[in-house]
Amino acid sequence: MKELRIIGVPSDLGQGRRGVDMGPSAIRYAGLDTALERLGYQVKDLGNINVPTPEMHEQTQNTKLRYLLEVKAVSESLCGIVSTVVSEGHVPLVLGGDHSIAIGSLAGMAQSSTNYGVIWFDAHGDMNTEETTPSGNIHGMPLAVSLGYGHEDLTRIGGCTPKVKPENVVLVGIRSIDEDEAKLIAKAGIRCYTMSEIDRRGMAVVMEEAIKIASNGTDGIHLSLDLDSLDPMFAPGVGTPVNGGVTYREGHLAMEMLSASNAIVSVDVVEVNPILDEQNRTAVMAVELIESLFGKTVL
Ligand code: 4U7
Ligand code: MN
Ligand code: MN
Ligand code: MN
Repeated sequence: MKELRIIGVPSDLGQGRRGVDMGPSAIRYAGLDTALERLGYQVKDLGNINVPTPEMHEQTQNTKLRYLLEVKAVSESLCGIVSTVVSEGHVPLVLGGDHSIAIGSLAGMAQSSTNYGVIWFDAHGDMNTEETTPSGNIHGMPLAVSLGYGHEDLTRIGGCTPKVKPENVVLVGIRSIDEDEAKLIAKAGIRCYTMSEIDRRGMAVVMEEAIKIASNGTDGIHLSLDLDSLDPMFAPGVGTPVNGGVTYREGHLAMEMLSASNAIVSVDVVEVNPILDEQNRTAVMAVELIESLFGKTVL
């Protein structure tokens, strides 16, 4: 069985509401490592990478992108660590932080020349660019960046661009897309499973297709799990909650199907914000989903 490596990225540089930098602590506090050890994995926690404090930095750059230089620096260090973990044959489990951290983890995955697919579990498309962003927040852009769209300082991290082929990328749980972002999703040609499609066809059918698309001709699947994919009823501690999300059981079903696919090669768990949470529920939800993803079953 593969070994797991936990990497914390305490960043809230990519979004507007403070507190998501405490996500890695909250998820650890919810018992992540013991839960994984109970499932029989060798787990090593590599600790947190260094992230600048927003108060120490001023926006000096001539760009709409907030904290561009700082996000770039964090992404570069995460890229290096993820690529080392993968080259050693282990599975990186990256704890955010806001979703901008996925720029670094996908860049790191691309270093090992692994040909991988991506399942992006989210309420949002994360397909904005400097031109389309309504907020300037980089957490709304990481999927676009990984597909080669957006600011060069970000797309060039780790050298090669794009990091992943659009035909192996799927969005799941989507219910909030900005107008111009929708155009890029269509142009890029990535498959987008909205909540209404999940309502109509069911999570099982959707995940069967999603796994097929992400694993078709690839060596494995990267899961980028934004906790705001879940309905706020089950995951209130997120910075950009959107009603009408994935239910508790739909979330677990999706993770159980990913586990059964045996295709997962790396994971991000992002956007848990303890300041906005109720008694760490969202971090506990994250740990429970990770348990299902790594094989927890009833019998
Ligand atoms: B997340 C937004 F405008 N689209 O770009 C933006 F609605 O990583 C939200 O999925 C992005 O949580 C949400 O700022 C990013 C907004
Ligand atoms: Mn332990
Ligand atoms: Mn996201
Ligand atoms: Mn989101």
